[in-house]
Amino acid sequence: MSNAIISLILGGGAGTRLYPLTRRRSKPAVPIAGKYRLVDIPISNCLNADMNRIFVLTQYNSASLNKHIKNTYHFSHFSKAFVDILAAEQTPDNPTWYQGTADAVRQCLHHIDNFEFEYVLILSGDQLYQMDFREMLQFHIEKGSDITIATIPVNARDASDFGILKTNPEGLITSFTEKPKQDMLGPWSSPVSAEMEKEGRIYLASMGIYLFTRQVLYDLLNGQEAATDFGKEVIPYAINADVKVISYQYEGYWTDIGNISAFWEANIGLTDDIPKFNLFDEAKTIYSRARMLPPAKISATLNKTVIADGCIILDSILEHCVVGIRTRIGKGSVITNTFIMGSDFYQTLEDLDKARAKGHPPMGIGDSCQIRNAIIDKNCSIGNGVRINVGDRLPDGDHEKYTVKDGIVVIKKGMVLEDGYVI
Ligand code: ADQ
Ligand code: ADP
Repeated sequence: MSNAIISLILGGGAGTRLYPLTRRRSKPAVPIAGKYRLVDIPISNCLNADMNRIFVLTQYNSASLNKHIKNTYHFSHFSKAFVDILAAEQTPDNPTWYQGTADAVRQCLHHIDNFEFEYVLILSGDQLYQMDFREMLQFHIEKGSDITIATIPVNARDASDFGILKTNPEGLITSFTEKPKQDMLGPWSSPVSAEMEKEGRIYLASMGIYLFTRQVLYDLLNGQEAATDFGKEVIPYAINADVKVISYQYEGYWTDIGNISAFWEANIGLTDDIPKFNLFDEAKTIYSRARMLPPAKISATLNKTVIADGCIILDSILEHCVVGIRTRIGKGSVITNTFIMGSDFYQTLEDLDKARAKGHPPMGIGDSCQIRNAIIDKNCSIGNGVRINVGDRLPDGDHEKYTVKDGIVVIKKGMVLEDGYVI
């Protein structure tokens, strides 16, 4: 199996919809669920399927991504496994950066030429799901497919964000439209299971997960030099050119976390009694950097809250929160529906003296704060009595220390909010 597939993870994209989380880092390096980064999801899905030759294609702000991959994915000298980053590079033939998803793959084909493989699995770097790619490969082989696209039923509201397709009864994709406007949706509904129909999920969306037979990918990308994007150009072209493009329908949990509210919901969703994304399934482990942090120390009241390693939480009240590594929270704070990413390091006594001299509170969250519907990026220092988003819904806008999007307040990485600061 591991010799049959090369996986390519599309690492971004400017990630503008995830701003300000992507201000200083690429989208795949954005922290999620308290101790992982976005890119750990597709990488883990590949590793769990024994598909362990993986390239991550990226071009923006890749320093923290490089560090994470280098520090995390180590394999035995006796295996052929690797996770490598392919950053956009200028060459004499190609002076430009990646122009889109298909162009990114085209520009790195020469890096994979010399490997032994029959199929290429192309994945997005910004989706939360746990899918067994072995089943998808089996399906691809059984159907004699040229391209297999993973698909999922979505409702009308979401359909405009995706590539929508129609199939014949054998699952062959007969037509495809990238992100159709709401008033164009009419003819695009498909027959779906009774359960999906009940939820109004009658449009079949591309999950942006493509399995290509090797030669088909080479022929399409080399034959269509002007095509820069899979969804906009390559896939519609392939369908019209009578390439065998087949839908592999998936009905498990899958979410595209391309924007702030989807990102916030995906994280806060982990605090549900039975989260749709299961971090506790050993057959579907999500891998990340092993950090050797101490256990969390807590004297707080916690309700439906996920706490990562190395936290110190005093007598505060937390509800529906995800609390990331090394977070410190003081006394008497009340925090709800908030994702706190945590810190990259613990402050030493000397660091604390320096911070105090500048009038800065210690890193973490102080005493008697009230925080609601927020994302707090790493290494923030939030003083005592700070109030974030506890009043009326705030209008969207970008400010020096924070951004508001869809009513969610995102505190930018490393910001200092002095005692009594109110947002
Ligand atoms: P989108 O997610 O909107 O739609 P796109 O923005 O092209 O498509 O991103 C796909 C993935 O590629 C993302 O992970 C993105 O970060 C990455 N990416 C984008 N540009 C890149 C570049 N220049 N270099 C490297 N990586 C890049 C796609 C399909 C739809 C489908 C949805 C499902 O086009 O048909 O429905 O995915 O989410
Ligand atoms: P993560 O745990 O999120 O993967 P790392 O452990 O890689 O993050 O640390 C993130 C960054 O923080 C690293 O670049 C590390 O060098 C830096 N860092 C660690 N300790 C300190 C410190 N005392 N002051 C400033 N930066 C630090």
